[in-house]
This record gives sequence, C-alpha cells and structure tokens, in this order.
Amino acid sequence: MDLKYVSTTCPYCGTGCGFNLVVRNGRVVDVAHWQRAPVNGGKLCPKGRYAHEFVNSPDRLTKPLIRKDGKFEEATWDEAYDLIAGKFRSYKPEEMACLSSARVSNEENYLMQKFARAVLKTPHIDHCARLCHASTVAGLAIVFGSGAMTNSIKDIGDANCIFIIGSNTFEQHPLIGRSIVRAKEKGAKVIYADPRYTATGKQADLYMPFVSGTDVAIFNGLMQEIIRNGWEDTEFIEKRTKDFEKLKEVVMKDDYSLENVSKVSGIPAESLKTAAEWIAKAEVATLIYSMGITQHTVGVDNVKSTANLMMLTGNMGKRGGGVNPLRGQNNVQGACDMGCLPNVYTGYQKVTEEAAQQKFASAWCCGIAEGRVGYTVTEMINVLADEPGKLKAMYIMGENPMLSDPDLTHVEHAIENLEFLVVQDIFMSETAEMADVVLPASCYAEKDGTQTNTERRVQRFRKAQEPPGEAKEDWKIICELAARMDMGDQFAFANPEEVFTEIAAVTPSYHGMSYARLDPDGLHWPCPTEDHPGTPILHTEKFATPDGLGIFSPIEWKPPAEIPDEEYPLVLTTGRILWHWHTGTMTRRSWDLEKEAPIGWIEINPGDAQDLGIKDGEVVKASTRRGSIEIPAKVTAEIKKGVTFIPFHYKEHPANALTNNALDPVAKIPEYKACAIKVEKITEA
Ligand SMILES: Nc1nc2c(c(=O)[nH]1)N[C@H]1C(S)=C(S)[C@@H](COP(=O)(O)OP(=O)(O)OC[C@H]3O[C@@H](n4cnc5c(=O)[nH]c(N)nc54)[C@H](O)[C@@H]3O)O[C@H]1N2
Ligand SMILES: Nc1nc2c(c(=O)[nH]1)N[C@H]1C(S)=C(S)[C@@H](COP(=O)(O)OP(=O)(O)OC[C@H]3O[C@@H](n4cnc5c(=O)[nH]c(N)nc54)[C@H](O)[C@@H]3O)O[C@H]1N2
Ligand code: SF4
Ligand SMILES: [Mo]
Repeated sequence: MDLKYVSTTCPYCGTGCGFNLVVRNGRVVDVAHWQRAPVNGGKLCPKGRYAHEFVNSPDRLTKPLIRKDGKFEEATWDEAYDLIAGKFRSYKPEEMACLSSARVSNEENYLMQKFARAVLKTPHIDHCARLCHASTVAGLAIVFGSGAMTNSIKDIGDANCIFIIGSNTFEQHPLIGRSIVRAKEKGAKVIYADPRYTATGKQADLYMPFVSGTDVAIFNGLMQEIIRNGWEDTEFIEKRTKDFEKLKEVVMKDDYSLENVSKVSGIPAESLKTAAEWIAKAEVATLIYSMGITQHTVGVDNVKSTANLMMLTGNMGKRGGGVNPLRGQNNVQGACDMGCLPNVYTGYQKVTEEAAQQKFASAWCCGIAEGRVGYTVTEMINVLADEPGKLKAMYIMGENPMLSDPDLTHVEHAIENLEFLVVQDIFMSETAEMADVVLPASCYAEKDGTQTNTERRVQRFRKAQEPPGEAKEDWKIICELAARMDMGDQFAFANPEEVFTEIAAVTPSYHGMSYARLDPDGLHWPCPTEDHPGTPILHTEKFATPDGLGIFSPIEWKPPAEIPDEEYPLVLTTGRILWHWHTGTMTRRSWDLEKEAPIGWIEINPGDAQDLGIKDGEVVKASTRRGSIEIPAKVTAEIKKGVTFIPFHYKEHPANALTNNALDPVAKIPEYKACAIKVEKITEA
C-alpha cells in the first residue's frame, strides 16, 4: 500500500489553517493534524477536519458539458474550447464579463483577471468579495490607506479587551476563536454585540443584543461616552490622525447620547457605558468584525466607524490592537490582491492610472482593456436584468450566484438574459445548471498554488491527487483557453510557480516573495524585497494614506433601505452556521458535516412566535417583497425580539429568495443583513 501525507492549507475559511491530506494509493482518504502548521498548530474545526470528504464525491464533474437542445451533452475539451473561443471572439469586449473565485489559488485568480483584461479585453471582472468585504476594502482604504486586517491572528491573543461586533467568530473563524480564548485566559475582557446570542456570544463577558442595522448609532454612542469622560487618547489623535473635530461635531449630538442610542439599538444604556469604559481603559484593545458590519447599504459607514473608535482610543499600530476584519473565503484576500476587482490590477494598482495601464500592457506584451472601472458583480446582475443586450456573455469560475446573490428571482432573470454562459466548477451548481458550457475543474487537493489568509499571510496549497476523470486544474484551463484565442505566448506557464514569479514581478506588496521563501510559515504582505521578513502588523509608525495620517470620518446613523412596517413587521438577517459552507456544494456532500445540520430553519424569538401562534419545528411561510419560502421555525430566546435569522446554505429554502438587492453606494455590497419580513402560520387549505 502506498500511503503519504501532503501538507496543505484548508479550502474553507480565511483563517488559513494547515493540515495533512492522507493519500492512500493515489487517492485522498482523510485529513490528519499537521502540528507544524503556522496558523493553527495542528488544531482544526470540523470543516477542516472533514475537508477530504467531498473530494472524491461521485457528483464531481468529470467531463466538459455542452448544452444542446436544452440538455447537457458530454464533450471533449477541444470541442468545448473551440465553442467558447468562437463565441468570445464574436462579442465586443464590453459585452463580456468574468467572475473569478475566492475558492481558488492566487495563481488562478491572477490568470483569470489577466484573461479578462488581456484576452477578452474587458474591464468587467469581479468576484464574491463584492458580497463580503467590499465595504472593508473601500472603507479602510479611505481612512488607513489599506483595506486589510491590520494585525495578525496570533496577536489577538495579546489584547486586554476584545470588541467583537458582527462576527460570529467561534463558528465562522473557529481557529481565530482560539486566540480570543488565549486572551481571555490572560484576563482580557470580551464584549460581543450581535442580534443573536451565538456560540461567540457565549464566550463574552458582556453581551449586547441589538436590532440589525443600528451599528453606526452604537459606535457613535460609545464614542460620545468616551469623549464625555475624557478617555480618548489625545496623544495618538494629535500625532497620528486628522479631522477629529469633525468627528466630534457629529458624535457629541444628543442623538447619540446613551439614552437615545439605547432606544434605537435596544442595548441597555448601562451595557453601552460599560463597553465604552472597557474599550477605552484597556491597555490595548482590539476590534474584530465581519459580515454584520459590511453587508449593509451603510457598509462603508459601518467600517469607517470601527476605525473611528479604534483611532479615538489609540489602539492602532500596536501589538494586540487594531481593526481586524475577518476575511471570509480561504482566498478572498488573495483574489482581491490579485486584482480580481473591476477598479484595480494586482496589489491595488488603479486601472484608471495611466502608469499602471502601461505597466501591465508592457508586462503582458499586448493591448489590454481600456483603463476604466468595470462592473461589479452586483452591477453585472442589474445590467443584465434591466438593460438587456448590454452584457451578452459571462465566464464564471468557482462562484454560485444562483444561490448566493441577493434576490434570486432577479438573478435568475438576469442570467436568463445572457446569450452565452460558461461555468467552471467542481460540482453541478445551481449556476452551472444554467450554463451553455460547463468546464470540470480540479479542487484544492488536486493542484499546487498559493493562497493568502485573512492576516495577509501567503501560504502554499499542495497537490495530493489527480483530478477525477478529465477534470483539469483551473490555471491550466484558463491558459489553454487563452492559447485557443491566440494568446498562448502570454499564458505559456508550465506550472503555478511560474505564474507566481510573474505575480511577484508586477505586484509591489508580493515583490519579495517566491515559492522557496513561503516555506515553512508563509509570508505576510507587504514583502517588498527578497530579504524583507514580511509585515504582520500594519501602520506601526504611520498610516498608508498620502500624508501618513489616519482620517476620522463623521458619520450619521441611517436606517437600512427597508425597515419593518405593518405588512412586513419583522427584520430578516441572514448568515452562516458552523457546519456548512455557503451554497453547500462541498459541505452538503461531506457526510460528517451534513448529518449535523441537514435542514435549514428560520430563527424567531419566543415572543414573536407566540404572537404568530407558531410552535418550534413547525413549517412556516416567510415572505418579503421579493418572494416567499416555506421553512421550519426554530423558536429560540437566543435571537432578539423583532429579528429573524435564516442561514443561506440550503437550496431547499433559499434565504436569498427573500433578501434585498439594495446596495451600498460606494462598495456596491448588498444589504444581506437587514430587510423587512413577514412570517405566517401555514393553515390547511
Ligand atoms: N462555517 C462557516 N464558516 C464560514 C463561512 C461559512 O459559510 N460557513 N463563510 C466564510 C465567509 S465567506 C465569510 S464572509 C465569513 C463571515 O463570517 P461572519 O460575519 O462571522 O458570519 P455571518 O453569519 O454572516 O454574520 C455574522 C454575525 O452578524 C450578525 N448580524 C446580523 N445582522 C447584523 C447587524 O445588523 N449588525 C451586526 N453588527 N451584526 C449583525 C449575525 O447575527 C451573525 O452572528 O465566514 C467565513 N466562515
Ligand atoms: N443571504 C446571504 N447571502 C450571502 C451572504 C450572506 O451572509 N447572506 N454572504 C455572501 C458572502 S460573504 C459570500 S463570500 C458569498 C459566497 O458566494 P459563492 O462564492 O457564490 O458561494 P460558494 O458556495 O462558496 O461558491 C463557490 C463555488 O465554487 C466551487 N468551487 C470550489 N472549489 C473550486 C475550485 O477549486 N475550482 C472551481 N472552479 N470551483 C470551485 C464550488 O463548488 C461552488 O459552486 O455569498 C454571499 N451571499
Ligand atoms: S478555522 Fe477555517 S481554515 Fe481553520 S480548519 Fe476551520 S474552516 Fe479551515
Ligand atoms: Mo464572504
């Protein structure tokens, strides 16, 4: 028997844990702990522990499929490539759009944006960061000059106070939860603000339940209390920041007194007072946030508010402090770094700057897409639905918008308006089912590459088995397709390492990196030179803004785009659970995970359930202005009265049939975290 262990990084969340894949006779059969792994030291959450289970699922795509007369037929790669190349050649550049993937490697993301910009010559390239941390990338870039987590995972363990808002860390980034536990063991105080008393809430010393969509009011209230008591860090404010007076003008308004904020948010004034004191008086405090902050029409305002609070209390640029947005997908940080965004090339070099355009045209030795900002994911869908004929073809790699985008009726209508859709996936997703051509890709265990975790640490993926059937690595598919479109010279890469060398050459923050240097612990960007050790903590001396100062932003609280009324009297918020991953293509095919949570539900407070005559476990009708679903009710005091919650993993009762496609004006992120809903008892007809 041939048995080997291949150390690699987890394909699920942005924590970036390492583990060993156990390979028997050429097939991945198990996951084993890798004690040496830099982020997690061998520990894993259940998703990592069972990350081998979907790899050899009988449902894996193994052959290219072409739709003929409404049905898929198996095809050869040659047939598929010829069809795609011919179609792509027939459209104007601006009629085509690409979606890249936070599930795949940096190399594959780099190639996808190069394919969009150099082969199709379209500016329309984006990926799921739009649905996730677009508000972070935009908001923190404005105030700090860089839109990433400011500190490392490990140094959360050194904080004396941890303020977690809108992140269910212990379920969604479980191994970051370990750093929180470490800090607690050393005496740190944990404050948790969330409409739901989650697994994370249970770790908190102070829990503040509130109504979804009132975050800015809460931040302003905390800041007013800090300033009124003189607890702000005046030295930090003077030396490192600007526009403090403007901030003060807004937060000191009567609207943000503890009493008024308490009325708006539902958090008792006493709790707000305690939170303000703990954060301000801690020797060093850190702030952790995720989707509860970003997925709002005021996502960017929320993000800027997190920065306001941490600058006000002087907690930036030091160990154990910082503003720490936990990035979601395993490689969403990398997909952004690689320029799979419509406004930037790699390393956030702006497409609108002529020098950057010239740099990439000359590096790639070809004409490239014109230097304007293309459509975001959410704009692509809106343009398809509302302005038919403007976009005609799409190439989607490793995303499943038919379950993950807001307002699915609208999304379906949009995708139906495409003339030609190519989906490259490892499973027949809901989106692949609508494609004209489906390309079978290889999963994380079947290819080499790198990925960048939430703390900006670049680490290796390692190939453990061959892809099933005729499936191919994503990087290879993109290169072969480019060659079919006469751009073979620009995509003549023999392996992912050669792609990485090109990435390092054109990306200042990755400039000093190479595969050799990534072993054994990876490197944190920025890593500008070959002898640079990497940068675990950002902004220690100055911020990355032009004048080096952090910028305070005066922000007024605005309610969500849709608020409860007589017809839709409750708030719907959505999110995730420990056991499942997004649209479930992988975790629902992992038996050890699926058995823990095989069906979806809507959480509803006992008070609301009583008013509606609903019992725990009963199937109810949940409706918004976008649609209705039938779904079992989970009656629980762990959700705030007036708020309901649906995990969006289940295609049987898709949360996104209900969500609102209202967007943040700057980040274009949808408001997944708050809309108005009605829940009804289903009575026999
Ligand atoms: N198990 C598992 N882990 C995952 C994922 C997964 O699918 N499954 N996905 C990954 C990805 S891509 C991401 S982006 C992260 C997301 O990680 P998280 O952001 O931690 O997850 P969510 O469940 O989307 O939302 C977090 C919390 O926001 C709260 N919330 C709801 N409305 C509001 C509000 O108005 N304000 C505030 N402040 N909070 C609110 C919810 O109750 C929820 O507890 O998780 C990553 N990790
Ligand atoms: N209601 C609601 N909706 C949400 C959110 C929410 O909180 N609430 N959160 C949003 C957020 S934060 C995110 S990040 C998005 C996620 O949205 P998506 O990215 O659309 O969701 P996934 O299910 O992760 O889809 C990834 C696809 O990639 C495929 N895949 C996996 N590995 C590979 C690979 O190596 N190669 C290829 N080619 N394909 C691969 C999977 O089979 C799957 O079809 O969902 C968003 N949608
Ligand atoms: S915490 Fe995230 S990276 Fe670590 S094992 Fe779990 S899913 Fe994988
Ligand atoms: Mo995400």
